Amino acid sequence: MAEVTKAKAPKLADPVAATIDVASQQLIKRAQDLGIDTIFDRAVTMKPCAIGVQGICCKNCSMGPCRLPLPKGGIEGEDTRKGLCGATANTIAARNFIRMVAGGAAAHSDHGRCVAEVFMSAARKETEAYKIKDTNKLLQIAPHLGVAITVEEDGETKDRDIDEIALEVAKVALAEWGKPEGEVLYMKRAPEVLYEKWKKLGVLPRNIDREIVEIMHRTHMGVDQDYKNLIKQGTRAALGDGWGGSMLATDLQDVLFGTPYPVQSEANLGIMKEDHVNIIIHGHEPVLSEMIVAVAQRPELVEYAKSKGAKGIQLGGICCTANEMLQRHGVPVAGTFLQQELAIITGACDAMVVDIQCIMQNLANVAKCFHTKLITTHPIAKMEQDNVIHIEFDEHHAIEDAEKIVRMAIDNFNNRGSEVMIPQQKASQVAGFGVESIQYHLGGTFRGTYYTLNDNIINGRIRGVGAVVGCNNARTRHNEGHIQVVKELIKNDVLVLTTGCNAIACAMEGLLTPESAAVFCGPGLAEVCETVGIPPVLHCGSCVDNSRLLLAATEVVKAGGLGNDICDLPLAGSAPEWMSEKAISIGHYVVCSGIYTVFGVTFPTTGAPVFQDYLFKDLEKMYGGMWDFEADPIKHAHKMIAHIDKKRKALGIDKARERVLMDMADRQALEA
Ligand code: NFS
Repeated sequence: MAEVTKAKAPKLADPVAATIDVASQQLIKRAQDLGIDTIFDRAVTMKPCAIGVQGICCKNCSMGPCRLPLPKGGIEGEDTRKGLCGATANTIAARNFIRMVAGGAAAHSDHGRCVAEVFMSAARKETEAYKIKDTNKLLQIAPHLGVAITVEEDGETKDRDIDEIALEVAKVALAEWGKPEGEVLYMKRAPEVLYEKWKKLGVLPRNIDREIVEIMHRTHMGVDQDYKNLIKQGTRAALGDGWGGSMLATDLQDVLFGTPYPVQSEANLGIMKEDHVNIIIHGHEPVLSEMIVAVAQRPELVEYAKSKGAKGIQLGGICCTANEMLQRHGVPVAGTFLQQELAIITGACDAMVVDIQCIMQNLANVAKCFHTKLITTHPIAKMEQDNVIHIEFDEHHAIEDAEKIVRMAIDNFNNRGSEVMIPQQKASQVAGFGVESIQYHLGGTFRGTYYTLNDNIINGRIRGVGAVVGCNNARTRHNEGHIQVVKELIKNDVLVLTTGCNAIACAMEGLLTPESAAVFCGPGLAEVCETVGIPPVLHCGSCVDNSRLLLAATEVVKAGGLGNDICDLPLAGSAPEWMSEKAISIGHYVVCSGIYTVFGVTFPTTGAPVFQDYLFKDLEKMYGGMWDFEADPIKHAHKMIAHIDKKRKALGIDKARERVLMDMADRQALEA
């Protein structure tokens, strides 16, 4: 008899070890039962390259890849490692690092450019779909772009016509990407000391695109071979992202779609409804999602959905599109980056609409196993699989495109298989914070704008501020790092500002509600949150909205009492589960704006200790901020707290905090 050889079953992820989220655990298990692999399983079967992960593999020419592993036991004496051309580990790691900056800055900035182009169409009144919605914001940003908002007429100062201002803002803004001379205009929005520092160090970006192109040139075979000079170019490009491309994206989105103010909503896959048409929108540019939100609310489409037997249309977001729709319309969030495949595994996703960035190609394979229509919409982001539908979205016929997509989802409602499994889990959240709303909630009525916030930092109720942001990473337990870091910070009276997938993780955990303050915060922060009625974790939007954090920090500096530069503030940044090149670009502009920043999971320069030391130590002397790495979430949070305490001490406000805590203890002793 022929011998029967059993095919080896593929190794699968342990759902509980893969994520802390119960809804995700259930769906990972469901996928496995159905024989569908998700990123969690693939992370088990495919190990990362041990050399690449340390940043010391050069594949910038065809003589390589040259791999420069660290000798076992570390480097003793001179580091003699080199590639075929002689490139050292420092050169290779620095090249790789700034190529990541280029990728990230390009992604944010190209997104910004796309918004600027739509803004131009709106200003020219070429489109019915997009209009200048927030004229206050327009008037606020115009002067920063050198656009006058008043005119002198007959010896009188008069308000300029709003359409005229919009058109000029559109022209100036679009030129920021490729103007031949000058520097990125928004750099001057930074505290003056910081601007002067950048100028002296020669890192002011000339325009947004040029700095990215120059990275590609300098890292080409045989060009820049000095890690200090390479990272200097990385700084220019990253600053051009944070204070340029991203900041323009945020501002122009606010003008077109409205500046966010606090809204109540929900988060996690439990927001999907079995008896509704579920449309999941995933990606980054609100240019697409805004139209779908508008169209899905139209009575005739809701009626159409009802005619097919559904009770209505349920929208949900994934990734930063989720944050955009949430902060402006209160649309609930379906999940983080790592939950995109799982949304389809529910069997109840009638359409998933994607635009750009953080979209996994495996979505198409998962969609094939269900009735889900997977629709790509952007000319620069298509998929090769034949079940994917491409409906190219264009601002000139945006409403029609959105309607076509929504109708397609509705028509698909009755094609669902018999088994739908939507997890129960969802949490309430309050989102939509930003420079303006923090000012409203934590500002003084007649004193400096950020007076209450500054005052509470000075008196020590708020120990400091943590900006915790960034992705999920399948190489670590989904959301665990995010939640542990944030909880440890608020427990220690550190107010947290969040964006991106960290914000979604916090929402799912219930940390974005004012009520969570009494449960999770230290006494000082809890008191402030309860008094003003805010959550201890403030959702400030998507990843391009990290620009809001730069401006909020600038406002804190301006309000006074906490030094005269961003690097003086008791403030630290963190991305506990980062994975994308965008995170590196963000991290680098944050560091070079003066903020100490810790990354988790892995760090892409560990194979080049000298270059890494330059990032972790030397940058502080230049910019006041520096990089750090810590995979353990609790230690990670305490590194941030230690930095915050160091800054409090330098400001001479460390004693105030000791007094506050003593008062609190005294009070508790009395109550007992
Ligand atoms: Ni930011 Fe947004 Fe999420 Fe990371 Fe991706 S969605 S732009 S890159 S994974 S936070």
